[in-house]
Amino acid sequence: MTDETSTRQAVWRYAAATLAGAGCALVTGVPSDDPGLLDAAVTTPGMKAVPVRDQRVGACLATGHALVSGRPAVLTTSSGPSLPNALAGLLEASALRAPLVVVTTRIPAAGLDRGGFQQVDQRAVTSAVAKWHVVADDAERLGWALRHAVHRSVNGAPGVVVVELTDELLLEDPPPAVTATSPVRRLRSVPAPGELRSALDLMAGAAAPLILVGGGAKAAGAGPAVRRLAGVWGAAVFATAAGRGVVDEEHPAYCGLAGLYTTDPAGELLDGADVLLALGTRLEETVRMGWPALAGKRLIHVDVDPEAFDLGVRPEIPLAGDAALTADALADGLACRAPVGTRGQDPASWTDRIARVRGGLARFADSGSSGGSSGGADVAEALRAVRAHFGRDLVVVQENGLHDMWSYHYPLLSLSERARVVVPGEQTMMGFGVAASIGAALAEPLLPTVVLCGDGALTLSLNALPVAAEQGCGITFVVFENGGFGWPRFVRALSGADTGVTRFATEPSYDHVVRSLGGWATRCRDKRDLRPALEEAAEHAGAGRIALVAVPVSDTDVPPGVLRLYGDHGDHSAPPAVSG
Ligand SMILES: Cc1ncc(C[n+]2csc(CCOP(=O)(O)OP(=O)(O)O)c2C)c(N)n1
Ligand SMILES: [Mg+2]
Repeated sequence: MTDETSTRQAVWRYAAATLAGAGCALVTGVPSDDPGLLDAAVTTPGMKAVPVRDQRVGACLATGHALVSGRPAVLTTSSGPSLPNALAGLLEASALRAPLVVVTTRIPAAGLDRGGFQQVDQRAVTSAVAKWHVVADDAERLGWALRHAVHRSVNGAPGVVVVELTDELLLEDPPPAVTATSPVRRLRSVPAPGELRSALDLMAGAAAPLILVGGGAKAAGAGPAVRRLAGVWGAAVFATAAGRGVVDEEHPAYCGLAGLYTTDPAGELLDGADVLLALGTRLEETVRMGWPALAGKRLIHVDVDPEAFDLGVRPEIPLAGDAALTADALADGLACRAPVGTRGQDPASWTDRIARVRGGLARFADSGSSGGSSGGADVAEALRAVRAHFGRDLVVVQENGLHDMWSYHYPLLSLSERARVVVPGEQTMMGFGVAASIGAALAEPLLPTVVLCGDGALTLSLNALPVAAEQGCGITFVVFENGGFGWPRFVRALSGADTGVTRFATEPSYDHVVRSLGGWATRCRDKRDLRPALEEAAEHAGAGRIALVAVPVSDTDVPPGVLRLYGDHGDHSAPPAVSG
């Protein structure tokens, strides 16, 4: 090995040790020409190195890991097309507020702006997704740059930060040892007492209180605080897609998801509520869709990031703070005030309504077909089979497609507080979940990981599957097959537009890929095949093998929330805006 190579390796070992010391648990990326961070991570205690075949997959995998582990993850890239190829995954990470540190290299200074091989303005490339992009050009400052990057990735609104190492830095001797080795702290705060008092005044007068929990509440571990608050306030509890599992979905106050994914009859509570406490959510479009009454609510909005306030809905009381600590403080404050039932209104009627709604939801869980052809498999039945064989303690990873949206309709799936969800954020990147599931499975090896996806999304991230096999991730993929891109097909059909290009002309290839990787795959054409197939899938996945259950579904198998908003394939010349 040349002196130059050994100096570079020493810098990378120092970088890996710094990141591990700061709390990062995983490094992923496509190997570069020279040994780099990925190689150094292999021998760094506390670090997991995951080589991938596609940087985009790496960005999604790191995001899945960060969301499920709660720890920042690292993606390593190099100059040229490497970083731009990761961009869609980084966009999703930023939408999901996943703490991600990108460590990238750049070409030697002599080639900068002079046609140097693979020169890219990386700061320009990351400008749409990164909270912070720093160029580290001095070995003495490298430790600071990496640690500060981790701090910024986890604090404020968590997100993507980039550290770009100059080539010259890699030729300097690194400091002899990493000095700061304690994990970077996620700083938590509560709103000022006066602000809490205003919120409590409003809450105390509520006749029909409602709590909406988002992914920020899950990240903060707000479950116990939300349960206590729901009890003292007499509130119904709803979740966003990312907030599932903050409270156990069998809690007597829990009524499913808000907005696009609301399951009837829970909508009557969303309409009837007077005071809404939103905890750890940006109130994105999918939460607001199909919920026009939201605009008339008296809103208390709690988030770590004040930039989340007044994006789509104006809060009467914005509270900047940690979701768990703030919910706890509000529960304490409310407990000192007049108890539920003595506030002039009739809270019993609200609690009765919540109980009635939960009764209605339970009937939905078991009722009939979701629109498949007679005898054929349908999405709702497939989800019931998932529930039967994987239970409520699992990692659910969702994709972005027409049919998988069924799974947001509680209680087709019902999740415990141990469960984890990885769902696309408002960027809804197709292919995100398939790749993110590997990071999720690595972060939570004791729970089964189930991916619910379309045939398009799986095809897009097919190159993630060899990585899942290499890592021994027993992930179960439930694939809703409609022979193409069903969502654009559905939207086009609303206006009578041509749908030809949304159809795949070739047969699916992913089951062959899964088998070639030592996994197990089956196709369920008949409804009766679903439960045995999921049972067998659970066994293979439990043994660390990829399991794939393909479920042919019909175009008419449209989730209730989508039907409610868009109507059946009827005359909808101007469908509501939705990100596709
Ligand atoms: C990277 C990316 N490209 C395009 C889209 C737009 N888009 C949303 S859903 C979808 C089709 C998804 O197809 P599939 O995974 O098969 O699910 P289906 O809708 O058929 O159930 C497309 C193209 C997107 N969200 N992300
Ligand atoms: Mg499809």
